[in-house]
Amino acid sequence: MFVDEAEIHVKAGDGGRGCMSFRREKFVPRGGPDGGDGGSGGSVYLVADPHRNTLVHFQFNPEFAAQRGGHGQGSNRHGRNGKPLEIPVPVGTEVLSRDPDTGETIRVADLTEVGQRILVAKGGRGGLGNAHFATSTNRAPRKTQPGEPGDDRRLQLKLKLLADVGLVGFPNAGKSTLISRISAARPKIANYPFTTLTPHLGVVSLSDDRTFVVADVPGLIEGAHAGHGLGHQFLRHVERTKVLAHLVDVSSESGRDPVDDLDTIRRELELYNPAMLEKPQVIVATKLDAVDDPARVSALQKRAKRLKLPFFKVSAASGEGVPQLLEALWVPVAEGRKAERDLAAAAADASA
Ligand SMILES: Nc1nc2c(ncn2[C@@H]2O[C@H](COP(=O)(O)OP(=O)(O)OP(=O)(O)O)[C@@H](O)[C@H]2O)c(=O)[nH]1
Ligand SMILES: [Mg+2]
Repeated sequence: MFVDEAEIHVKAGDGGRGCMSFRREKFVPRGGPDGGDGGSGGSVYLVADPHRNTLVHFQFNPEFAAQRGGHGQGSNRHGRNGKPLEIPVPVGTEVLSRDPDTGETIRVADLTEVGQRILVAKGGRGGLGNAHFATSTNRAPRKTQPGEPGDDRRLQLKLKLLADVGLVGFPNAGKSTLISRISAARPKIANYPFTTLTPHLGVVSLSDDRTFVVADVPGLIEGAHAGHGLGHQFLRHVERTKVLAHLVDVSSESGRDPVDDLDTIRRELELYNPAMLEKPQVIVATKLDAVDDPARVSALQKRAKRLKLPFFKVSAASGEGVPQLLEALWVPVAEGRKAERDLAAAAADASA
C-alpha cells in the first residue's frame, strides 16, 4: 500500500473585539452603554470529496486561514461572524496532529465517507461589548473584551492509495523506467530481470488537476500464476486497478518475441483471475529509441489490432510517445471513476 502524505497549516479566524460605545442621541441625555459584541472567527473544516484522489496539490498550497470575526460596533451592533473554511480532501484521508505538549502524534480523524466533515480548527469567540457590563451600580461601564484567538494547528494528512493503472510485463520490459519518468516514484532500475521486488506506486499529474495512480509491479514470467519467478503474489495489487498497461520490450535486446511476450502475460493474468482480461487494457511497445528491427514493432501493433486494444509506442528514455500514452490512460480511468461514483450514488439511493 502506497501512502501519499502532506502537511498543512490551518488557522481559524480570531474573534472580533467587543465595542465600547455610549448612546448619543438628541433629547436622550446620558444614554446607556451600547457597544456590540465582536463576531466569532470562522472555523476550518476538512470535507471528504469524491472528486479528489491525491494529496499532491497540498504540496504547493499548505496554508489555510479562515476569516476573522468583525469587531462589535456602537448601537449594539454585533460584529459579523467570520466565514467558515472548508478544505476538500480525498475520501480515505487520515488526519494526524502532534500534541504540542507531549510531542506525541495523535489521530484526529479518519475521513472514510463521502461528504464527511470534521472540525479541525475552531474559530475564536467574539469579545463582549460594554453593553454587557452595565450593572445597577455601574451604568457607564468602560469594560469590553478582546476576541479570543482562533485555533492554530499543523496537521499531517495521510492517504492510502489504490492504483488506477497497473503496469504489467516481463522483467526488464521498462516498467520502472516508465513510472520514474511519469511520476515522483523512484524504484530501482537495472538491466537484469527482477530488479523490482516490491510494487511501487506513483502519482501522475496531468493538466487541469487530473491525477491518477500508477502501480509498477515486479515482472511476470510464464508460469507466474503457478508461482514461477516472483509468482503472482503481487498481482493482487493490480487486481483492483481500473486499467492494465501491457509493457512489451520491442528492442531486440530482450531476445524474445514481442507478440509471444504479450500473449504469455495475458495468459498468466487470465489463469490468475479471468476477470483481469475484462479490464480496459492498452498495449505499450517500450524502448522505441533502441529498436533495430521495425518488424518487431509492427507485429505487436497487428496483434493489438486483432485484440481490438489501443496501441502505443514509447521511449521512457527520450520521452517520445509518453504524453499521448498518459492522455489515453486517463480516459478509461475517468470512466472507471464515474462508474464507481454512479454505483455509490445508486447504493446510497437504495438504502435511503
Ligand atoms: N534504450 C532504452 N532502454 C530502456 C528504456 N526503458 C528502460 N530501459 C532499460 O531497460 C532495462 C530494464 O528497465 P527497468 O525499468 O528496470 O525494467 P522493469 O520492467 O522494471 O524490470 P523488472 O523490475 O526486473 O521487472 C534498464 O537497463 C533500462 O535502462 C527505454 O525507453 N529505452
Ligand atoms: Mg522494475
